Amino acid sequence: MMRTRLGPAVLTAARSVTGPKTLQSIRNLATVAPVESATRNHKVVVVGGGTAGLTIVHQLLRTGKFSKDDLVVVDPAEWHHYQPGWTLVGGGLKTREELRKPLGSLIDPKLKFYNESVQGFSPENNLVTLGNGDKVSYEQLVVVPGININYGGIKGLPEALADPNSLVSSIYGYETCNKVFGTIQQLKKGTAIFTQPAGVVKCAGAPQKAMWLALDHWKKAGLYKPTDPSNSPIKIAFATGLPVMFGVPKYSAKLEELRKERGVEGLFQHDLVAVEGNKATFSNDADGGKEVTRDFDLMHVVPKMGPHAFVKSSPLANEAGFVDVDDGTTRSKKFANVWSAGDASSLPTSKTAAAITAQAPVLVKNLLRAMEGKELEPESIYDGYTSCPLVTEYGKVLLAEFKYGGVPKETFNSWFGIDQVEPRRAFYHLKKDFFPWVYQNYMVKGRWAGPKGWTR
Ligand code: UQ1
Repeated sequence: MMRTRLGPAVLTAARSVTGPKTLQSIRNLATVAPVESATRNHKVVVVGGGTAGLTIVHQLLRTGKFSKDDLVVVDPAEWHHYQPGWTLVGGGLKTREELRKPLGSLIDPKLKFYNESVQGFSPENNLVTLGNGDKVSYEQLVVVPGININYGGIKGLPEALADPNSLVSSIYGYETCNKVFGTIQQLKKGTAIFTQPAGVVKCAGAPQKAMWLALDHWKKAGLYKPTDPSNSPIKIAFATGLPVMFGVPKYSAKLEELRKERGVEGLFQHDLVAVEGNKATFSNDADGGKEVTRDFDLMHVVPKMGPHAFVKSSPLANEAGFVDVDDGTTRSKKFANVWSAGDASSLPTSKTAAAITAQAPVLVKNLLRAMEGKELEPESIYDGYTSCPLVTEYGKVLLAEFKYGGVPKETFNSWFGIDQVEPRRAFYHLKKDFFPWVYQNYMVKGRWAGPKGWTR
């Protein structure tokens, strides 16, 4: 079946690696002599089974244009996590277990799933090399493996996170998000510091969401008085590598107002470089990187993040190591049959699941046009849409939604004239109840386009 559907480029690519064998014999080789690496041929290979990968591959499948095993997902992970929910784990509102599913169970049986890592890309030959040495050839490649969390990028952080007695934690990982709420409950007095690094992170609002929930918890427990922080048992500081509370001026102004109103000390352009015992060392980037040391009793840390090595070292990457794609079409600037979205891509927007709701349909439409040998449609352009449901206290969310250039693009403002800068209870329920539900039941199945609603 697949033999008749393969394009000439793919056949050439397959032969260049394994010699002029029939495809059937290539497959036999794989089963009979597994020690030798094999070439497996598919139409579209999607590297990454995260939010972008699952959404895109299932949208492709739902077009009805593909047969069994035409579409491939490559990912070494055992589990798929709903990462936007980890903030709520940090606030004691959800368990990390309810936010994960076995990755295999989320992949449609009509797709081929290689539960393997990727060693490298050979885009000139339309080949991906898997961790086990097998080669996978493609007509179109979608590179969406996300980004890597680099715990070691802050000296002493891995040790502090692993120490069950330290009050150092992070909502950014499956292992560490479970520690967060316990540390908040344990702290009865002292200084709490919440950090955000300089450089790229997933969901740039999440570092302060963790803080706002903790502050509210301590306030309710009588341990923090926002109007009189100097006479409160607990003091709170937000230490961020950025010069402002948030990258979008409209929301940043509101969050800065909240910070002042609530008596939180702002340490701007302070980038955490080391943790040792109860001492945190920051690089003060406003003062030529001068080191500043602070004592803390509790610290919530957001680690450094960056592209995976197998992407960064590949011909697909830009200088910074992200898959170099056009901001509008999501197509690789270097290889016309390569595409990217989400965290791994160079798209200059905030890295969130909400962004994928807008990126995926554009990528899918453009990829299909390219596959049919047609010009891309000029209207199929991603505008940079992303969103950050910013939990500002238990029961309230400021729903930041914006596009390229930090320009607000608010769904409920355009429908109902509601200014989303105001934290609201309805948005909290969107974040806590609706988004996890629609994600699980529709989005990763390729049937949800965010503010554009359900698709067929
Ligand atoms: C969204 O669709 C989504 O995914 C299910 C989120 O969760 C991660 C979001 O945070 C947001 C904001 C959206 C966008 C949808 C609407 C209706 C604003």
